[in-house]
Amino acid sequence: MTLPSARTTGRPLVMGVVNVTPDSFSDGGAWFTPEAALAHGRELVAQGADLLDVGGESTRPGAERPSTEEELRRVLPVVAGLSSLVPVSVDTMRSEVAALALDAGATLVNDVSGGLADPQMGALVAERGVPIVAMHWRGHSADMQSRAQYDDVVADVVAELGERVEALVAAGVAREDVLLDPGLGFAKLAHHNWELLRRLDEVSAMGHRVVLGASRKKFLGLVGRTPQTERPPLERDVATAATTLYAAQHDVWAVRVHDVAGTVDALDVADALAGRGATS
Ligand code: PMM
Repeated sequence: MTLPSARTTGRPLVMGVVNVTPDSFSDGGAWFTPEAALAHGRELVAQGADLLDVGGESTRPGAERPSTEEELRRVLPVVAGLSSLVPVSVDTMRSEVAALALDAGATLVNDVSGGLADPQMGALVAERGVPIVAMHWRGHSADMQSRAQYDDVVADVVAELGERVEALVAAGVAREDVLLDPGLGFAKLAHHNWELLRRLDEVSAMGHRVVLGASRKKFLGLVGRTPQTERPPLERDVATAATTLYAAQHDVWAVRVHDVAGTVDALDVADALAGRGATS
């Protein structure tokens, strides 16, 4: 299934999250068997997902990595089962997993490390001629929050993403096949995430399609609350939808979300505000 080539409507694509993990912060364990993950993916498609992002490694702060074999065992049957329904991206930092997921039907690689974790990723993506989401990342989850140190978080993220673009292009990836993601929550404190959202146009100005992953992240649990009264992840979907409306007004190509139904509602509101879509 081919990737929607470009936005023609001004509306971000909805990338539904299918985490085949026992320990993701947002929905850990809920879809851990291939059967449960497949059923969940089908439900997200019925709710209006334009693409699905299948991942087998939790990136929550402090998480330990699964082995390559375990990651493959988690993702391959799910990619294979869903990729006939909708374009599938594989959320992996390992080129070996990406290669086999592409063989199984994936059409996009979502590498939260932007090619940093596995030096072979750029060559693999170049050889296959597929697009890659390069997210801003400063190291594996076990200790990433100690790296949340910036002079100017937006300028630093733009500069570091720019380095990833040049490294991927040097490995043979077509420039237009590099999609960028500011990496909300990855080596970032709440105020860093808000600053990146406020100045998202500086990321868009890099000239690449932008993917945004705000869904259920801690900074949304804290908004309007204190650390003592933080909303748990499953109660962050309304706040997530508010960020989706914002994304729709800031030229984002795709939003990566858990709650597809609520996201579609938020995008319908964005369309109505822009004078598009049905409002009768
Ligand atoms: N966030 C998570 C995982 N993968 N991929 C991209 N491109 N952007 C993100 O922000 C992102 C990601 C962590 O969230 P999860 O544990 O709920 O999947």
